[in-house]
Order: sequence, then structure tokens, then C-alpha cells
Amino acid sequence: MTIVLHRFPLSHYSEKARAALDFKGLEYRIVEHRPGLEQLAIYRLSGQRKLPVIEHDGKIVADSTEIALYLERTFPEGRRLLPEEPGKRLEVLALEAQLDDTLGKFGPRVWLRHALRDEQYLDAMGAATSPLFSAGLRAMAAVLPLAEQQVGAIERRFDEAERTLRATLDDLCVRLEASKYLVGDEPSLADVAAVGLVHFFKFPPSKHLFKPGVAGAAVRSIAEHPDLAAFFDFRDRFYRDYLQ
Ligand SMILES: N[C@@H](CCC(=O)N[C@@H](CS)C(=O)NCC(=O)O)C(=O)O
Repeated sequence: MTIVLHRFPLSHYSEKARAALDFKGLEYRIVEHRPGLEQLAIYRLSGQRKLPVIEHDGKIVADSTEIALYLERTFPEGRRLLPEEPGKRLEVLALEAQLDDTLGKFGPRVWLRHALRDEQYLDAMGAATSPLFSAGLRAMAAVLPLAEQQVGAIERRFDEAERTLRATLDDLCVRLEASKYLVGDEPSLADVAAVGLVHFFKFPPSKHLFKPGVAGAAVRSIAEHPDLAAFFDFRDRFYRDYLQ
């Protein structure tokens, strides 16, 4: 039975789950939702309000990590997300959890701060989506710097998010100097998580984008920062080699 992936269009956790489906070579269908009242339907389906959620064979699985583990258990014949060797397996799971707590948790805040200051990115998003979406982003672009200036707590939260995200991406670059993938020389769930969770910093050339026109739109201060090139080049290669 075909798997159904419920997602929000811009959601990086949803992209992580979608990347796991592609990596395992599985067939799936995407159902898009919008945050807000539509989340009632998600609640009715899964007993909680967040996405991603998958439906498969009468089962409902929420949470990107749970989804990846479900796919690994249910389709052991597909490409392996987790290494056989127990030590390596633990290492992959630990890095994946850390990426959820850093790129996952802080990514949206850093994205907001940087994206709203990147005219080219805003133009690309506006051209690829709707005038309403673009106007919303531009309204936020006008307000956020002011809010940061006026309210120290907001600025500190953004600063903390930025420090954590940068430290994580720096660490991923160091890992890629030492090995072909983030944990050793075989691809794993850690790579799938990392490439999915940076989704909105530079939309990959994927046929499953919420709007085809956003492909390549990049928040340049992050995705094209020379110090982070090793990771973002890896991200592009990983999409070419394993994802659609
Ligand atoms: N731990 C969850 C986090 C999922 C999550 O936070 N999803 C966001 C979208 S990126 C969401 O659904 N937000 C809506 C809300 O919090 O109401 C996972 O890994 O899937």
C-alpha cells in the first residue's frame, strides 16, 4: 500500500521524513497542509498537531525520527538508514538526535532572521509563491529588526539560535573533512536528517518542492557562506545521489 506523507510545505522536519522515504526507495504520495485551523485534521488523524505524519497499511506514525525508524523496521530490504554495527548505530542515532535539537529546533529562527534580510531570497520566494505570501514575508522583514532592537530578550534568543546553528554546521564541515559521510563512509540517517533539516536555507533541486520555482532559492548568508561550503556542497551531492 502506498505511503501517504502529510507535511507543511516549508517544514524542515517534513523534508527530513520525505528524504528518509526517498533514501529507502519507497513510493509515496504527499498531502499538503497549512498551519492553523487545518491542524484539527492532523489532530484527528494522529492525536497530536505536528507534521510530518505518515499513513501506511492502517498505521499512523508521527515525528520524523519515529517515521525513519518505522521505515527502517518495515522495509529492511531498502537502503539501510542505520548501520548493522552497534557502535556505529549508536553514533548515527546520537548525531541524528543532536541535529533535531540544533538544526531542527533553532533553524527556523535563524532562517527568519537571515531570510528576511535577503532581498534576493524574498524576491525568489515571492515570484515562486503568491503575492500574499510574499507580502507577509516583507511585512515581517520590516518588523523583525525593530522587535530585536527594542526587546533584548528577542535578540538574545535569535543570537543563541544563531550560535548553536553555526556551531553545528561547523561541526558537520569538520566531520566531512574526515569521512565521506557524517558518520563514516556509508550514508545513514544522520545524513538524511542533516540534509533535510536545512531545507529552507537553500531549496534543493527536488521534484517534490511545494513550488517548483523555489528550487535553488538560497539564504546566501548561510547557504553560500564560504566557511559552510563543505556542508552545502555535500547536501547538493546527497540530493543528486540519493533523493528525488
Ligand atoms: N519532533 C517533531 C517536530 C515536528 C515539528 O515541530 N513540526 C513543525 C513543522 S516543521 C510543526 O508541525 N509545527 C506546528 C505546530 O507546532 O503547531 C519531528 O521530528 O517531526
